[in-house]
Amino acid sequence: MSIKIYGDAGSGSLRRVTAVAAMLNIDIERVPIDLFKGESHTPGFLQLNPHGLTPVLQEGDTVLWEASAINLYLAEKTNSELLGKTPAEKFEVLQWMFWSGEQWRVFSTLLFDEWAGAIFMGKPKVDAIVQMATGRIRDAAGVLNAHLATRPFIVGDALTLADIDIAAPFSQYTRTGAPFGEFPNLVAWQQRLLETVPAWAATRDEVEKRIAGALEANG
Ligand SMILES: N[C@@H](CCC(=O)N[C@@H](CS)C(=O)NCC(=O)O)C(=O)O
Repeated sequence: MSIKIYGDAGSGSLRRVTAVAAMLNIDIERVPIDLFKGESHTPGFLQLNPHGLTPVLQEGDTVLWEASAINLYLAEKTNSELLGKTPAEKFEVLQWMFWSGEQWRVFSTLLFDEWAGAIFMGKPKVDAIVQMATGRIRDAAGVLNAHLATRPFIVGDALTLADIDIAAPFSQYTRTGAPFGEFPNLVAWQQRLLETVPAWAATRDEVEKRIAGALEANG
């Protein structure tokens, strides 16, 4: 049975899933959803995810949304060490994944939305949002920077799903202005992922091509 993954090539959330599927050698059928055309809000798509958000996985009767849940599904299927190698590591991976959703990516998403709204919809950026999100990112990045001073990856001595979740906002940070560049251990860790995880570099290029194309089309 094929595993369908719905999403837009420009999406950092889709990138988390396509990168992990590639690392696990899981064949997926990509179903393009053009977010610039609002295709995640059609009645058909809303049947898959009533929130109108991508990525979505569909395998037979199984429909899953939220990239972290999809990645856990894929990693469980293959009993992958991306889940962590020991029971203690597995809980630590989950800890960082939940933290990433609630305390980390959310602020990068706010910056992305402000940037994209201004570029593609001519909506002026709301300074209060930009300042609040930038401050929250700085606070969290300081902790991550200290955490990464003594270890190569977020949990244990190897790549896990925690790295993927936390690394995702790097997809667009030079455009959105997220202040990651102020944190050397964070920058070094991101570079390490790009150099040692081919799927992370390949998916970065895919996102970049899609967003650069959209910017060009937008004039
Ligand atoms: N927490 C969700 C975030 C999903 C999300 O924000 N997806 C964006 C693309 S990165 C989307 O589909 N946006 C469509 C829209 O807002 O209309 C996840 O991790 O999967």
